[in-house]
Amino acid sequence: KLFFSEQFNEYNKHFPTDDFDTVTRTYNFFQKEKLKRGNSQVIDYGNIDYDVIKVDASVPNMNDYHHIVSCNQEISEKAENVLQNGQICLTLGGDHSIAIGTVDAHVKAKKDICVLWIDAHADLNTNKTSDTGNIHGMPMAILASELSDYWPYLPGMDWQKPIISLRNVAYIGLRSVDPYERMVIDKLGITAFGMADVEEYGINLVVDMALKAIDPDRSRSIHVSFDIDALDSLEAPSTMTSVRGGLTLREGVHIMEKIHDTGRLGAMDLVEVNPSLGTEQEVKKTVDAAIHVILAAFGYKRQGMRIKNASLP
Ligand code: DIR
Ligand code: MN
Ligand code: MN
Ligand code: MN
Repeated sequence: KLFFSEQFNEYNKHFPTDDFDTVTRTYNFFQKEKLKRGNSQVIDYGNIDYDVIKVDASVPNMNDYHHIVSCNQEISEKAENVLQNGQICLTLGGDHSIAIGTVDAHVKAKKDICVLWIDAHADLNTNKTSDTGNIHGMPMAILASELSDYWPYLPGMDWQKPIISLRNVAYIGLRSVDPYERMVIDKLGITAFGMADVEEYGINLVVDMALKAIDPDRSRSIHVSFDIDALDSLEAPSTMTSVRGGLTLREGVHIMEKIHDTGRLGAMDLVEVNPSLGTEQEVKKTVDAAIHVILAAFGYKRQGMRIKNASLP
């Protein structure tokens, strides 16, 4: 069983509403049809609807703060429900800040989880270290217990605790890491595989090493937060902060096939697909790449699906 939700990214100025709707409908269609063939039951819980909460204070250097706080509270509650029902929770974004809500939900529902963050970026900035003020560059730092002292009080975020230890987090795909982010990775010894590691070891070994570090007993519920900009710009051009020299689609699919084979995928985010960027063809290419990555996560095999208990007609 799996949960399928679109994150309706109203707070992201870069997403004209009607555009995003068309693409998510395409997304929906392909996934549901193909996943059904793979014997998965797909439930679409619809878009995230939220009221912007009224908090008095705003926080310096955190763009769209009120929207992101309000939206994430809604995501967290909804995703926790889905996970409590024993379903795998897939959340589509939109801004990578939605992972604040989904990881929060996953920890609340399953306690013992590990996080695989597949991204060109480490998303480890605080509002004090960020050059951009973009909260999609901060979710991992908001979630990390080790970094809680480096944040000011975040109004409206009392539902969220910094609940995941960075010992249980691994990165794959890094190639654009800010100086403070690098410092945190090195000081805390976070498991982090950049593109140079993918070249040196190959993607298969990198995934094995990442899982061994964050889930040594093979017992944890796995959270995959997949930023589409982990893929190379040629594979996924329609995203805000694409960086050249990234993962191929084959490498992205390989990662997710292996995660599926663990049988412990608990939740997945597929984020930063931005249909308002690039030509129609580039948008199609990016959405198509995202679909392939998602299908692999839910058991779709490139060598052909096995039909359970079937005989030739
Ligand atoms: C940069 C870019 N490190 C920032 N981060 C992005 O704004 O904090 N993360 N694009 O996905
Ligand atoms: Mn990124
Ligand atoms: Mn980003
Ligand atoms: Mn990201």
